[in-house]
Amino acid sequence: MSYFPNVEKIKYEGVGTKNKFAFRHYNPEEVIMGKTMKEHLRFAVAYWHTMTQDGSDPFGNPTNIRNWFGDTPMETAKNRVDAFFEFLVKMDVEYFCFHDIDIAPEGNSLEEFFANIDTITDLIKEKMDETGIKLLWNTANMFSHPRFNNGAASSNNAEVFAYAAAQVKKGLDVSKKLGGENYVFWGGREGYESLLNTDMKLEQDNIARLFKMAIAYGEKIGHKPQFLLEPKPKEPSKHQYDFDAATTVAFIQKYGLEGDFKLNLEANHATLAGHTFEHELNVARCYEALGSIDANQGDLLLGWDTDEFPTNVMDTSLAMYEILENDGIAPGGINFDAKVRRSSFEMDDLVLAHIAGMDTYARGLKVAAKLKEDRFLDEIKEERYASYTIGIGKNIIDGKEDLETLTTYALENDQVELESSHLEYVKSLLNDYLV
Ligand code: XUL
Ligand code: CO
Repeated sequence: MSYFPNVEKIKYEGVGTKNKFAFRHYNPEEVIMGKTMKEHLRFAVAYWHTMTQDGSDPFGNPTNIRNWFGDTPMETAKNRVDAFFEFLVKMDVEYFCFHDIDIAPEGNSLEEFFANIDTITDLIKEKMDETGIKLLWNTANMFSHPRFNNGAASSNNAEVFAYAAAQVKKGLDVSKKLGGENYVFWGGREGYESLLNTDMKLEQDNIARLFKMAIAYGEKIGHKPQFLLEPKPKEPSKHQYDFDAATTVAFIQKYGLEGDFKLNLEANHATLAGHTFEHELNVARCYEALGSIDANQGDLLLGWDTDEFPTNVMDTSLAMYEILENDGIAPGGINFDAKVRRSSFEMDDLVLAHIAGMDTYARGLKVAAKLKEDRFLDEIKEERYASYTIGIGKNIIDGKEDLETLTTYALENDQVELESSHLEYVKSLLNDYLV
């Protein structure tokens, strides 16, 4: 049976097409700067938003119409695997991502949960072998169940820590079984509500303890995915430990995890932290920690995580510029951690939303490639920092000056002349690249 009967395999038809089920910008085999668009973009679909999100919100019931519901949770889970792979093939997407609870029902015990995961991952593996589709990353959901209301590894309750550790072990076993290229930790409820009853040092030490156990277990079973840590400043906790890229890098460095961990950066999480997405990507690049991205967009008029599909070309252009500057993102990818709006409740909206996101990133890639080819931003920066390439500036960079020699210099040259940045002109030229 087909779960998406209205949709054939989506093809590139260009901007002139009247076919809504076609790519207008994403042309998988088109070569840009020596690589195909598919190789650059490494798109992934998120199981949780696409297969399990029901459209409910704090004020209303589910809206989404889905045809994979069965009579039991396990039957639904099995149907969803078929529907998901039909979707991935039709979307021409090579990768996917999931949490453990997205794919299999938790049942009444941890043992039952693990058995359900085994059954479903057998089916997923069959589909992966049949289609060549790959696992970008999986993760353990250690935030939805009430047991995690004070966090997982950061919980005050050691039994919760043990439960979380068991989920991570299973997650790594599944990663090995399915050849996962990365393994993600998103903090979830690793944060706090009130400092009055929180031992922040112990909680963060414990998070690092869990990560070290994960690295050790990966080594033991001979499976080494790239570990990724995903920052987010708030939601669900009032304060999350992995606030933003800079905070999360500091954590990675403090606990000596640099060799194994990089960042999974999400656009909407940057917004919540009061940063642009490109800021977060740039910070990660500065620390050689850019691992993968969760592609979506937030709404600047709302203060929460709206997880919209990305449709803003300027934003994706600046993000893709960072990715090109990083020499690509592999083994990471571009995972659509994005959900259709509550009013877009039809099955076909899942297809249309992913086309929109893929086209917007494809446009971003083209703009970013042109910016690089023209050395547009390079030249602006070279000119702006030119004073460090000659004279006193070059001496500073070369380590030839100290406070005393610079004081002598400054006393003789105290009438500093500044140059204008002409930033409005720069932004206006940048706009031309979007046309
Ligand atoms: C939550 C979020 C998660 C992580 C994976 O805001 O982004 O879905 O990406 O746990
Ligand atoms: Co995310």
